[in-house]
Amino acid sequence: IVGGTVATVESHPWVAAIFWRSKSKEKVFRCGGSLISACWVLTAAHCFPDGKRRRFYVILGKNVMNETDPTVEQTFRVEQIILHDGFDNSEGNYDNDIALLKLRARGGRCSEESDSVRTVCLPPPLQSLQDGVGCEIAGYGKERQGLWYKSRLLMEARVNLLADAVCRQTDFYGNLISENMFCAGVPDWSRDACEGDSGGPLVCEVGSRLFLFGVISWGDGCAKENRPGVYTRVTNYNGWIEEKTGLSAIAAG
Ligand code: 4AZ
Repeated sequence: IVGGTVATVESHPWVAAIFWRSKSKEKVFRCGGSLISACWVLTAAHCFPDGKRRRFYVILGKNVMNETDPTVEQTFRVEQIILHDGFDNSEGNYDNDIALLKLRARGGRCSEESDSVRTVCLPPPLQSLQDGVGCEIAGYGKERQGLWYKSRLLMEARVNLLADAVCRQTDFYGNLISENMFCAGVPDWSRDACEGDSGGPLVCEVGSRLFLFGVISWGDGCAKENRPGVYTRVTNYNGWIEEKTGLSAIAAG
């Protein structure tokens, strides 16, 4: 997150940190995600380059990246990775950049609710938001473009939803923005998601409740003028999520 402030996982308890196992069997941070039910994390499809059979892990309740706090963290092996069939990155095109991870239960249970671990609601399929509305992003990604290291702490920032018509202007992203994406940024371009934040949440308040409206997906660099962050439009995927997990947005929301 660029231009953000330090957050606690207690204030974003659905944030998931996704790791893969390196050749030296260490957990290497890969992407963010959001806990949508006890056993399921919603994230970005581009976090999982195909052709590699790697072991993935999800850690919930994580405040500090290179420290483990077993009293609050919950760690799971990933049992199943479901990429959206329509995810197509053939030309660097991130349409349908959405994936589901199933956590492997231990003793018949996946995640357990605590101050640090909690599910986020999916918005109802027809819920739309007005342009300019402020939403929250969170992640462990880079605090500036070009840094070689990611953030040690969970960071958060507020960004505003941008009208599609603006984001599709030729001096913005033009026709790279599909109907499955939306853009968000701030007028002075000081706040944005960045490398390492992808897969993580963009949540917006509706009727004093927070809903997961976006999955951090891509952007041309970070916090650059006329280059807002691009998010997967979660409300286009209620049916897909329901089909793959058996969760209903109505029941979950
Ligand atoms: C990335 O590489 C990435 N500024 C994520 C978000 C943005 C840029 C890059 C948005 O994961």
